[in-house]
Amino acid sequence: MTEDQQQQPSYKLIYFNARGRAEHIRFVLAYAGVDYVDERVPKERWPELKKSVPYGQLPVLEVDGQRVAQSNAIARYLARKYGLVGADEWEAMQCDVLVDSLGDLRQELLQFQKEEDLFKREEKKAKFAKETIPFFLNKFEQTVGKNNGYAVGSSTTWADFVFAVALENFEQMFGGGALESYPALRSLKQRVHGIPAIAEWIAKRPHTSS
Ligand SMILES: N[C@@H](CCC(=O)N[C@@H](CS)C(=O)NCC(=O)O)C(=O)O
Repeated sequence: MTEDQQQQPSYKLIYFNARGRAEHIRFVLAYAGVDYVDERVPKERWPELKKSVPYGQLPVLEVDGQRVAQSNAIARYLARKYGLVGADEWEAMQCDVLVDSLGDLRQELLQFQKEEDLFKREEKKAKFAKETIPFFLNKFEQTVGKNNGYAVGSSTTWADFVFAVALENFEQMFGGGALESYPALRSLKQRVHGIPAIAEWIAKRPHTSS
């Protein structure tokens, strides 16, 4: 065992059996080549576990037995540790801007998914597809196009991973052609999926619908 491996904390990532809010964290860990336990909590165990995690939600990362919550705080912490926050403070902030903007888009998506009235839901979905998506994706496309396929600067950052995961979900939800008008975003996703450590993770990860 090398000195580096000896100093590596022990990590356990606790989440449900889904990509959801944990997959970008898994990408960071895969990219950094860090060993960790990928614990996937079955539904029947959740009510009991819920009482013992910091904010009653998952994902939670255990670092040498200490539990921390909040997916993006976890991802940012690991990204900082493993050199995935860009070249300087400015780029680190640009990563946050994109991650938070993708979070805003996700919130809008949840709005229509939560709608129980089927008619209203279809209306909201149509508005989401016609207005919300182009608003955000055109801005993302411009940024990524300007950076030659990188979310920020000219190197891989955790923002690339957040994009790759979101775009995969997006294509799954709206069909394979959903990114047709966004070539820079498509190429970002392809580049990330082609990184050997990420490709290896994708090939072996459990198959889940979301
Ligand atoms: N802001 C939190 C939100 C976490 C969250 O919404 N977790 C959901 C799963 S994606 C959860 O634990 N749901 C079960 C529950 O609330 O009982 C984060 O990003 O980690």
